[in-house]
Amino acid sequence: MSHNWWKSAVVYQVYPRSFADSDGDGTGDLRGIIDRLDYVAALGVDVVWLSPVYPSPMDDNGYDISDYRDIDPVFGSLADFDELVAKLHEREIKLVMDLVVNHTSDEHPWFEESRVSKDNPKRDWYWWRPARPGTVPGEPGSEPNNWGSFFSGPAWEYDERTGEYFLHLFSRKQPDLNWENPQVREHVYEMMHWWLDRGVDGFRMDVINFISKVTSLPDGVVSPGEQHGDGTPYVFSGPRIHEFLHEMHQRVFEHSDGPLLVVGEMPGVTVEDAVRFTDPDREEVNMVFQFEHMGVDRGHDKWDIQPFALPLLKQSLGRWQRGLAERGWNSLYWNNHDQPRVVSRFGDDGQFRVRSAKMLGTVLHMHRGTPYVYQGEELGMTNGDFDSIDDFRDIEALNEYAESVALGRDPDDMLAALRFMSRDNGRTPMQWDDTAHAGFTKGQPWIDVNPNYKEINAEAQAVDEDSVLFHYQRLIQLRHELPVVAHGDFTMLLEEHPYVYAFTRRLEDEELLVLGNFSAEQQQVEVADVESWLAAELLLTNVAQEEPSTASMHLAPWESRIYLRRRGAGPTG
Ligand code: TEU
Repeated sequence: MSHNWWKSAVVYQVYPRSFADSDGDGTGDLRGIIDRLDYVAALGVDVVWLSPVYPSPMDDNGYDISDYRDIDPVFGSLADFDELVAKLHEREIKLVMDLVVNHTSDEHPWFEESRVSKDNPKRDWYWWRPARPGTVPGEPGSEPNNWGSFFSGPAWEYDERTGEYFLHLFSRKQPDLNWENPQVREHVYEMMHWWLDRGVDGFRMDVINFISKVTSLPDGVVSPGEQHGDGTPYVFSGPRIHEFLHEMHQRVFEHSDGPLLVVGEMPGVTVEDAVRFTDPDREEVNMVFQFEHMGVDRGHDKWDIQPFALPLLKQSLGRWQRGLAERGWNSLYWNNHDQPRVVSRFGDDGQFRVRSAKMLGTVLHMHRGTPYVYQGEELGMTNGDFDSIDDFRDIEALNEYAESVALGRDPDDMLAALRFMSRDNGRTPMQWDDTAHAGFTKGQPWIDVNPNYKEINAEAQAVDEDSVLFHYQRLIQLRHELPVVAHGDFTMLLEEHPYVYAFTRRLEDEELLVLGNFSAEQQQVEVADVESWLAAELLLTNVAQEEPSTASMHLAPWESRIYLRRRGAGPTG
């Protein structure tokens, strides 16, 4: 297997809680995944990334881990896990674990020890600080600094036992680990080896660019209308981040027998830094997940939803394509468990749902980088159907709502924002068939199934060649079959066009032209060499062939096309 095998690989993300429930308790589990492996294999993906399945109080659905070396009973057992790995490997699919080591659960034994006393040997494993000088410990405003948590409220929790505060960038049940302490790093590396020895093929590392912090933890800037200061400049890609990741590479990745995939989830990472993280010579990670393109329809405040403007999306993705053209590598995604459904967000989840879902898949998969498909995206699943705040489950949504009520804001405004942007939109159960609860569970699902499952489900799409599912299978095949898809260079066209996404890819004598219409109106596309492209092979479109539109460069509503030409084969040579 070649050293850079992951450059032509496609990853499928499974969010276990919402994938398939085998035992009727309403929560998905490992046996449910095992039962559905033929479906995953038929899609043609190379890797499965499993969101966390470790023991957890589930304050943040498993991103709060209380034991790094076991499986939560709600998901099954280590025996189930071993069977899952074996059955994936039988199908030549690799398994990537979610590694959440910026923080643990407050119920992890490390933290339970750490909080016992100021001189406990594990005290320094977390970020404990006294109250701000001159204030009364435990009173509002006495926190060691002014940072806000990503899940509302201050980033500090007061602990009466020792009269000090601990840092939690996420929920108060997710205390941040102190990576400055070498013992913390040792224990994480040992744990990673333990999973590699069990047969896993890599790691998706949660907010891994947060692990090095500016140790003085200075106050952050408070923006107008905000309650808290912004700590991100002191935690995003902090002073020792490259050193820590290089050390992890040397201590863990270098010793693995098989080929690994290592992807760092890195909110706020810049292109320049991403080059450093993914430059193979620096030996850190293979690729990063970056978030810039997920911000194009959001204001400074994540809940301040802005109208979608295609040129902004192109500027962002185009800059990342250029930035990582020579060194490093991109990850490509529209969806994961933290994002609303892309067809509802950048596409049309009504009349043109099928067509726009295919167009979005086409545009993304033809970029240079490793594509990630999030469960249900390959069916064109849409945002959830949430009537009231009681329908939401995500701690981020619930906290945000409670905070906006407490601040006297209009709860309906917040609800509208959550309906569109909440992470729960991506977490509704996988729609398998048109039986009760979409075939996800025989019990009561932990979060409501989208009522559109009778129309949108895997069973129906598996026998329909015009389905979104078939289209995704073809996109994945193209990456495997055509070196230009995986390895070609990338040139953005029509950068200012408000509705058309257009680019070329080129590798030696092969060239692709990719077009996507991000609107419900017909669009005229003007590209160089039109005659030659029209005469080239139309590899894939999302509009029925007999429609006359493919004889010209007029794109029908939400149409996408991929053309392939070979130099020496086309009319212009
Ligand atoms: O997410 C990190 C992250 O920064 C976000 O996408 C996050 O959901 C958002 O900023 C909140 O406003 C990772 C995980 O993917 C997410 O599910 C976890 O909640 C989070 O880390 C904490 O582990």
